[in-house]
Parts: sequence; C-alpha cells; structure tokens
Amino acid sequence: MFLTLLVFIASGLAAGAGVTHDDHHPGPAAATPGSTPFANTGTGAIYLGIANRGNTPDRLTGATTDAAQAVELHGADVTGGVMRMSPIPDGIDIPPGASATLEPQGMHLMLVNLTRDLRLGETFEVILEFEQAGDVTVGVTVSAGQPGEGTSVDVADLTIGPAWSLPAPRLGDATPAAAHH
Ligand SMILES: [Cu+2]
Repeated sequence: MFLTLLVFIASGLAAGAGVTHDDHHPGPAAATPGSTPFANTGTGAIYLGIANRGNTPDRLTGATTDAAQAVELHGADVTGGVMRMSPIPDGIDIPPGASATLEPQGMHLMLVNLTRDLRLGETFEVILEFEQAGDVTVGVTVSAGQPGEGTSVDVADLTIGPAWSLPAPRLGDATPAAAHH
C-alpha cells in the first residue's frame, strides 16, 4: 500500500512537470471513479516566489487549502531525467534581502489528495504559514505554466507571489480537462 502511494504521488508530480510517466500508468480499471478513493485521488503543486524585504529571517513552515486534503513542502532534484522529491521538514528559509523560489522541478507546495479539479484559468486560495509574517492567504491561478499571472501581495516584510499551479484532475488517472477559450 505504501509503495502504491509513492508511485501515484511520483506520477502526479511527473505529469505536472511535463515528465513522461506512462510507465506508471495503472491501466484502464483505475479510471473508474469512486472505486479506490486513495489511489484515484490526484495531486498538484503550487509555485510562487517569496521575497524578504526586511532585516529579519522568516520561514515558510506550512500551508493549507480547501483544494487538497494536505499540503506538503517539497524539494525536488532531477538526476538523469528522473525527478525525485522529498519533504522539507524544517520549512523553507527566506533570509533577509533574499528570495525563495518555488518552481517546476524545484521546491513546491505539494497538494496531496485534491478535493476538486484544478482547471485552467480558475483560482483557489492557499493559506501560507510563516514564522514571522503569520498566516497569509493568497490566490493561486491555475495556469499552463506562465508564472506571473495573478498578483503578488506585500505582508509585513514579505512580497509573496504571484502563486500559480498547473491544471490537475481530482482523479489521479483522469485526463485534465481541455482549456476553454
Ligand atoms: Cu512534491
């Protein structure tokens, strides 16, 4: 069961990052909605920049959103075309005068068990938890990979965002909905 979870999380991230993941395709049976909720539930990732304009170190320690059952801070490392990601248990440091950049194939906020489809052009909210700046709610734009859509917000010493996410289906084995224009 644990191994199955790893495979689905890994394939979800690979899809988000544009990496081929067909080797992990579980087959047509897994596409049946409502059969095995755990394995069928999708994942996503939130990307954003966080700049610290002040003189005090801050740290992103966690996040929550209605769009997923859990949000994890992840780092990612690509070696030989294979991406591996790992939790960042102590949070993401934002030193004074510096920035943290969460971007595809790098650090990200992992959305575990999506509660809804993330559809192109839609927005959803995430609450970011900072050691110094406290809880900050920002909008996340579902984008086809165009960071800069949406707006950034200034809170305390931090400039946060714009935050964005790639489209992702709530069901892990479903095909993302086509863009509507
Ligand atoms: Cu991840």
